[in-house]
Amino acid sequence: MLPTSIIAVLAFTSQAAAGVLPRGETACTDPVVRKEWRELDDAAKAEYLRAAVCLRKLPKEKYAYIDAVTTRMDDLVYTHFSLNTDIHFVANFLPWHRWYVQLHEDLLRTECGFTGIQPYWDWSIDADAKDMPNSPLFDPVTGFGGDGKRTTSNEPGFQRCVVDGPFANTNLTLAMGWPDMNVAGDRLHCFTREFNGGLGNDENGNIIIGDMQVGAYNSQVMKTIYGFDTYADMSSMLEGLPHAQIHSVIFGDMGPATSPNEPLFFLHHANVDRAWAKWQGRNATRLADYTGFKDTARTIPASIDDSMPILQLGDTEPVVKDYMDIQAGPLCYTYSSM
Ligand SMILES: [Cu+2]
Repeated sequence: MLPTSIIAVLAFTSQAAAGVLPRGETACTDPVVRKEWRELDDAAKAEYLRAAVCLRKLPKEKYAYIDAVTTRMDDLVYTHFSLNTDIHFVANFLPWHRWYVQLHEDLLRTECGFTGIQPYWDWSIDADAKDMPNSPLFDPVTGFGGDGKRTTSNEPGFQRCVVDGPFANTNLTLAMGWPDMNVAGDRLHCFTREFNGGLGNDENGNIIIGDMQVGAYNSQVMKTIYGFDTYADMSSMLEGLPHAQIHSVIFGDMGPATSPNEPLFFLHHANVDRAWAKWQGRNATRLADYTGFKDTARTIPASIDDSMPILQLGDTEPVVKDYMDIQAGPLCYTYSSM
């Protein structure tokens, strides 16, 4: 017969393995491992894609008074959109998005029966290969589908759509965002991307894709980011350069503040989170390093005791200090490569 303490440990680890670790209470002894998309086998990829589609088909639970919010995913999209300048280019950018990616993973699990772990997309692999447009993340069968294409539709919002993969226009109509940039647009549109190199259009009016600005998110850039000494410096370059460029070069629904419409958002932000975690190295000084400003005008200094706005997305506002360590408090995960 086992002593009760060992039984408790066994029960705890099997719960953690099943991904139902009670948050905030127990020590993180068996963190789940977030893997790079390419490390998943086809069944694991299919399971993630299934759950991501599922969340986009469930009805909303929040924002009863906002007509443009229709799906469960819209609850997340609307929150991110509405908080735009409260959560970008301010100190809480990293902990807020850490909380948000975890919340999304929890919803995949609790509302769509997801049995896997949130993957990440290490775009520096595609950047170093100088082959971003052909990243396996855009695979029409095992990935998220590719660039948007001209359709035969005359209907505004449906003339350029992602036409392959599980989120193709036949499967996903969105209510918020594109093509109304960063204003509350409620025009229905197909899910879309506009791969670009930030160079405008050629003489025939076609978007110049070029190398999709890989120099902004290759491993050389990441090395520079890992070399910064302070949270504020590291965070502003991580957000301003590779993070922002990935949004810009994919564009379409990935461009505006409604970018969680793009399912790759969560793999992108898991990778941004991985960069922060890697920089932290679970080093005591860096786990406590939280500097910068609460507002984009840079007038109010940020504090690790700040709570973070989430509108209706949860019952209590998360506090920054609970989201500093990926293996403490409400969080219990690691990354396959750190
Ligand atoms: Cu964001």
